[in-house]
Amino acid sequence: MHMHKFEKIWLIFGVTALIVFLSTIGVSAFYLGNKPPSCLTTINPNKVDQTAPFNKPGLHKVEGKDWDYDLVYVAQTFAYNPTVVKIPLGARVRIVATTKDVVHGFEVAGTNINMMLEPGYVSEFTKTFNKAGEYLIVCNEYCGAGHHLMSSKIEVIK
Ligand SMILES: [Cu+2]
Repeated sequence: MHMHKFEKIWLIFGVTALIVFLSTIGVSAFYLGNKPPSCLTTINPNKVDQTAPFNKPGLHKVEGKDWDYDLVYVAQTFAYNPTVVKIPLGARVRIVATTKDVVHGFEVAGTNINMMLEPGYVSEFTKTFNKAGEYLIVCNEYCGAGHHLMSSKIEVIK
């Protein structure tokens, strides 16, 4: 079969690009251990208040982990619990969050923290807070009439 030279080059380019992209995803997922920030841990959405750690929302010091604090959030229309959290500067924090009713967003403005909270699932994100200041947490998934009122605040203090 005769194939035009440019067609061959284009095919080789396409197949090579595919191999490069799939290898990148493979290395990232299986060697570096990257994973999506949600959908791995499940929870009964009707028993969030009775299920650890969501029976005690807020900041908790932890020992013997790769992070210093667990920061537990429970979202429901139209609020986050807790509403304000003070974090010491430089602390490594694992944020653990879920929702009691509908899908909510969990975006910490000005950072790379952006999770979707789905009923029945636990979302996690670990982050070191190296810059002092106030961080606004906003819901970026439309959840109903009070969606625009849904927010919380992290204060990183020295
Ligand atoms: Cu919302």
